[in-house]
Amino acid sequence: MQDAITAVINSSDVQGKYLDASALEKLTGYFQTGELRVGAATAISANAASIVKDAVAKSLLYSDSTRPGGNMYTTRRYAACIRDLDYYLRYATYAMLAGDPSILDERVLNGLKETYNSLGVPISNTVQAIQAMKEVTASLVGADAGKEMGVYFDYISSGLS
Ligand SMILES: CCC1=C(C)/C(=C/C2=NC(=C\c3[nH]c(/C=C4\NC(=O)[C@H](C)[C@H]4CC)c(C)c3CCC(=O)O)/C(CCC(=O)O)=C2C)NC1=O
Repeated sequence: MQDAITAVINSSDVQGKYLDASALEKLTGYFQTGELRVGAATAISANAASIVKDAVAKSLLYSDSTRPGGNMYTTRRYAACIRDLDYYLRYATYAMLAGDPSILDERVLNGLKETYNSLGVPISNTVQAIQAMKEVTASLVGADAGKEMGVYFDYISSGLS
């Protein structure tokens, strides 16, 4: 896993240089948004269950997924879907704190699409639910932190698509 700090240090190190102006600018931006990130992570972790519940209500309830024959039908599969959404929320929060998406590639997206395809988990419905979580989260944490979280929800969505 990488974060905004190690990302700029690694790239300067590869070139054998001190941090240049653009690297320093990236770091300044990251440090300036530190409180925003920590505040958002605190609010999200206190409200994770309701974020997932509201996102499901907005996107999946009464969809083809929840009807008999749908991929969320039966309590076991419904619970697996809720659990997956909670993974996406938690890992998007980690990535937002780190200011870097690499943890999503390593721990979430690696092999996920293949797993979903082999289990018949509909990817478009999953992406809709992730986008609904993005909206629900933004309304909880406010526009600036919501935009930052949105980067990582979108990263997961495009990694699945
Ligand atoms: C931390 C990283 C991580 C991820 C991301 C992960 C996902 C993941 N989701 C799974 C299943 C599943 N995922 C879903 C999800 C859904 N079905 C729908 O129709 C909805 C659109 C959607 C919810 C948004 C369902 C229903 C299953 C169970 C499918 C089955 O067993 O038939 C499985 C198969 C094994 C299992 O059932 O536990 C994995 C590995 N596991 C991990 O360790």
